[in-house]
Amino acid sequence: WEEVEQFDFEDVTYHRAKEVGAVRIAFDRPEVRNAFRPETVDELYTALEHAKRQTDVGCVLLTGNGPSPKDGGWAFCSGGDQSARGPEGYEYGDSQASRLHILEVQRLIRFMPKPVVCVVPGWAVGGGHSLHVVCDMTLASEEHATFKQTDPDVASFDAGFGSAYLAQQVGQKKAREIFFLGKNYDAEEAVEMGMANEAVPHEELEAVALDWAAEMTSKSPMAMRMLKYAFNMADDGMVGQQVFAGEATRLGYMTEEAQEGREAFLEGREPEFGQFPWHY
Ligand code: 1HA
Repeated sequence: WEEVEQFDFEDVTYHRAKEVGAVRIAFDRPEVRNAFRPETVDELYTALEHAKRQTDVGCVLLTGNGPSPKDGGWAFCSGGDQSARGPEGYEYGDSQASRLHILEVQRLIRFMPKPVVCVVPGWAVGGGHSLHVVCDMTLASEEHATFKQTDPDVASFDAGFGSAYLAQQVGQKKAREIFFLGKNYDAEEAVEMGMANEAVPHEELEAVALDWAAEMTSKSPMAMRMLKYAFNMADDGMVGQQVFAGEATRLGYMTEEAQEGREAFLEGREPEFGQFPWHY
């Protein structure tokens, strides 16, 4: 991995793989189980948006650094930093800005045209659990990954992607159990119930994640993004259709037929669409 140097992040790290078109973005607050404060969310958004725009990057690995220097504990993310939480949301130090903008990060992950893999080395809790739900795939540490929904313990509720997509993944009854009972689930249980893809030995976690990235980035970028948006579409309603349609339009514009439409307009003549077949 090579550090992406143009950013001066404090709460996340951002690396680019040397030989694979992949990046690794990691929460870097292991002493608080990688809880996110507003600054963390800003940095995470900036790194993800940058990764999205790199045309030679086809996969994002989202993870948490560790272990904690305090007690050796591992975490992907423990959700919103409760000490940064004020009456209106998550506050920026002394400033007035107060936003629940982790939801903007969720949308960025959901709608970016490349797979995002959640690599879970330890706790995935609260808003951290919801991030794992939103990612395209989840790879978990056999020994340390623990999935847990504490939202209602702290009077919070992800009533959007974090609950709705979870129910799509594990079924309605199980999703309600996860939120209503707040139990701990290990990596194998998460795989069994369909919210994680695979559990691997902790020491192999990052290597397997990179192998997955290498596999995915060897495939057709066009096919991969059409597939991601196709998987999204059924659950995303009109927004899902709009995102998929944007890619369909891009493909349409690449045809000779579309170029004839453009040329005819620019040349001030009627388009000669008769030369193109009505495919069946
Ligand atoms: O639901 C949402 C949202 C919904 C809609 C829209 C926006 C949302 C934005 C955010 C969220 C949320 O994330 S709500 C849920 C917030 N998170 C939590 O309730 C999890 C709180 N943490 C825990 O339950 C536990 O710490 C743990 C299960 C993750 C780990 O337990 P463990 O291994 O026993 O460690 P622990 O000793 O509890 O924690 C280690 C250190 O990390 C502690 O600090 P220390 O005593 O060493 O000074 C602990 O306070 C700190 N820490 C852990 N999690 C957080 C935290 N500090 C602040 N915020 C945390 N979330």
